Amino acid sequence: MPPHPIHLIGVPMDSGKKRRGCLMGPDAYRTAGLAEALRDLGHEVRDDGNVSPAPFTDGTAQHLHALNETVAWTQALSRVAQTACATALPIFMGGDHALALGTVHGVAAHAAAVDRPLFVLWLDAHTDYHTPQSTASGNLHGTPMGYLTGRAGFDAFPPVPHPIPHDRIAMLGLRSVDQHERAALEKTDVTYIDMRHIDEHGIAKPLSAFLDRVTAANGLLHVSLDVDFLDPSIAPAVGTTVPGGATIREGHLVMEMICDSGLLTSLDLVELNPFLDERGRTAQAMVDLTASAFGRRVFDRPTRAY
Ligand SMILES: [Mn+2]
Repeated sequence: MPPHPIHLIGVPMDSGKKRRGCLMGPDAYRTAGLAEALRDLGHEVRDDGNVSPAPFTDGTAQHLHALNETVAWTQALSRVAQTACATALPIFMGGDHALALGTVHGVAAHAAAVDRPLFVLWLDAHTDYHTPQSTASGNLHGTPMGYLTGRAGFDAFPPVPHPIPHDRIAMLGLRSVDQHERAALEKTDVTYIDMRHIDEHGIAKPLSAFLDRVTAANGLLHVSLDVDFLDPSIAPAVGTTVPGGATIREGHLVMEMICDSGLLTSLDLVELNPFLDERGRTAQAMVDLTASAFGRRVFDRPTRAY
């Protein structure tokens, strides 16, 4: 990837689930040296500070956790994302995965404005394809893919004028999918690559096929990287650990292939909970993965002892 203006945007959003701690994520990325790592690769990096949600009032108790706050974040983030995409490549330092409700909403508006198709690569143990009605936990961080593809039931949220067609979405690293989500997704043509598939066929082939499609369509590529895409043994700082995730090498391969493709136009880093980390190793792993997406080769790195 050639040198590129990158804007770091902190999103201390913690309303997408009940367990707290993701609000510390942006500062953990700063502490772990995200900006410096990208500058070392020749990129022009600006830290835009943190976003705040639009004004909101706490709602009455209902089965959804922090609905009004999550809607307020969605409104603010959509505006910020659309503006940022016009001049730079934004990296949204989360914050929980509910932030994608807003970031991808804004990126989709930008894509429509420049008349290019938006593709989304969802690196996650989960599909996050719930609706506010189908979620059993009431945690809205499990709904962004449902919202962004235009599923019904998101009346409290901003309308979705540019839903992302399912055939422009690839989900990679899946290993915890609720029955409802599976049944709904099986009716779509989303690219659905679970860990079983990765074990049997490798991670490169399906990713490369997806990236080829983005290239052929002259598309924009938004990548949403959840900490739980990685195996919890290498990335423990997440509230939703699921054993059997991607190895550090698989993670770097994915990011290096994204770099080689030259397609990346926006990135979310989500679900880092520094309260659960071990001496910053998860934040560091996420910074290293991000650096791989922007040109660093793993072979350049010195051995590090934990
Ligand atoms: Mn997840």
